[in-house]
Amino acid sequence: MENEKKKVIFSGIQPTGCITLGNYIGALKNWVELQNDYNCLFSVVDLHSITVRQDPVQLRKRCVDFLVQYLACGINGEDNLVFFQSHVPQHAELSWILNCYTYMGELSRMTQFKDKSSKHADNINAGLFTYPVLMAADILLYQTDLVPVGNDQKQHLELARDIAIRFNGIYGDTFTVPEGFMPKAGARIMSLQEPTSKMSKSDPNENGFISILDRPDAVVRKIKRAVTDSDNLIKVREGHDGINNLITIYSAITKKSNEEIEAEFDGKGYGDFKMAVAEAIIEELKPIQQRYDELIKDKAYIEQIYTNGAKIAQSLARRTLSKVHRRVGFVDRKF
Ligand code: ATP
Ligand code: LTN
Repeated sequence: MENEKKKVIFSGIQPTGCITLGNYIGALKNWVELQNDYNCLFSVVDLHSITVRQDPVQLRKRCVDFLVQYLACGINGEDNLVFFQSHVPQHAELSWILNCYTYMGELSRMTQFKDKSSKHADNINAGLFTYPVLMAADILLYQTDLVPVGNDQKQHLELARDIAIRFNGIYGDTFTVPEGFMPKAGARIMSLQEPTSKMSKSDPNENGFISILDRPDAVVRKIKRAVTDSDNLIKVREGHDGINNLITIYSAITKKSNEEIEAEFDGKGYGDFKMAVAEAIIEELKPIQQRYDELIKDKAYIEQIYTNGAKIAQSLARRTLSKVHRRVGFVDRKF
């Protein structure tokens, strides 16, 4: 965070399930590619994750595990702020204030809320409903310019922009209005088993997703089992969701265009193509897994990264929050 003139990036992943190839291609890979040109904050958004019931022992372990995976993917934890959302209490404070500038109608239209409340019908809690407001607070707290996320977060991002514009309209310029950044290939990676739904890290069917920590044998097995139709053509076509998804994955990793991929596999069948996809994934994940295996043992280093990250993040967050307090009309704090 040395260069004050660089624009600001904020993004986060909830510590639920395990980080998938969808999260990697849709979000993490782009964080790595953008990190040198921006002042970046990458958070493990643990406050968001408890909108769905979590086991405390597993959650604590998973939070650290996710943070280490950010670093293993190539995030530089010394030049960027990498931290746990719950270590910066200003996220929750700003979230409360923004709740008062967000309408029930807006939140009722959020598709993630509708999906999650039908999946967890026994626990439709208020946090699940106000989840997007906390996300807006995450973003607006740091005067964020750019938010690299997958396509499924478009609606939440639009709401964060609307809240910022509304607040600025009432009180004068307070928040930067953020822009989304979505990758050209892979903004929505689909489930390997149900290619009409997105690959999700909390999918109970393990064959539906690839974890970035899946070892080569698991990757080969899951890609071989990936649902495709029976016409054996490697071509992007409407309605052929399974093969389209594998082409997207291959394209996102190799940076080849769909046309180049179609030419490369002209006259070949699904068997050959699936092996090529599996190999590309294995090669992409190999260095990540090597770094993960080393870093996970270094408790002191990990602790230093997230403690330092949260400390600096707090000092940035305080600036915005005190500005907000003043705008809203709270009495200045004299301590
Ligand atoms: P869950 O299944 O627990 O809801 P998730 O897999 O949707 O989780 P999130 O923590 O909600 O993961 O998302 C983290 C980031 O990964 C976000 O930027 C999100 O847009 C992106 N992302 C999630 N799934 C995909 C996907 N299938 N394709 C591309 N990007 C994705
Ligand atoms: N809601 C996001 C995770 C998230 C996020 C954020 C992403 C929480 N806060 C701020 C970008 C910026 C999701 O992917 N489900």
